[in-house]
Amino acid sequence: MTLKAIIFDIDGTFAETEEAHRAAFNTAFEKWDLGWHWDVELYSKLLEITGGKERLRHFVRHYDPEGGSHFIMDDEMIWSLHNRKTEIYMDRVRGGSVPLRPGIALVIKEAREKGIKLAIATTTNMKPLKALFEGTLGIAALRWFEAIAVGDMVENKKPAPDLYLLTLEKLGLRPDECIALEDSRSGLDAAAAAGLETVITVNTYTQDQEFPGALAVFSNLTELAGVAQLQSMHQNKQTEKQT
Ligand code: XBP
Ligand code: MG
Repeated sequence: MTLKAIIFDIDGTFAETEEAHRAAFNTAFEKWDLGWHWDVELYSKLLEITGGKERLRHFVRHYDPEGGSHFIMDDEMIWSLHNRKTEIYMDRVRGGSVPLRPGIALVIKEAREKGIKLAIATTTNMKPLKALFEGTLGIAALRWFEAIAVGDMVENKKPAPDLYLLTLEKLGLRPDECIALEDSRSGLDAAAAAGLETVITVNTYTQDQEFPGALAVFSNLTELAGVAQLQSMHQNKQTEKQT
């Protein structure tokens, strides 16, 4: 089975964006005078909930941020606080403060040369995705990606398979014709639930996670011998499954 498409996760895989997301959440909390602060340790736990709005809702419900003062933040407030956070995040990444992770640009270049399709399956949304492209490859590069599925297009975010299933549908390909690039356990579980094989590149937030069933786990994509290695790992796995 030939490799026909590579599906990229964005946050943590394409670029180390999570510190920029965390900083933007904290600045939004300050602007709203909430007295909340998400440090690295807390954010590591909160990252188990994918999607910024879902993460905020989870925090409000389960971390009792107002110390039991009966403070209620309804969905409308969560949306508007998250919008504020997103604007702050976009201003920062648009300026180029978050570069692509090592090896990503080469994988994209080689895939295009080989005629392998590119796609994106991300829990974040279109506006922050565009801002990240503006600050990295340039907005025109978004057109290289034949299928893009973002958080608000689906009912259930990762680790549910919805984003990957939508990406496959948009590509018009079967899961055994594609490979996913992810950085987290929730991303791996989402891809696996959609029937995809996954290569992991860990980062500071995910380095201690376990990745059962992943095709390979790398520190970053410079450890990969180019797209040729993705093609051979994919080929070997498909052969193994058939025998
Ligand atoms: C990334 C996320 C996102 C970002 C924040 O998960 O969970 O929520 O942390 O983005 P993945 P938004 O890399 O698995 O897609 O605030 O725009 O949701
Ligand atoms: Mg990720």
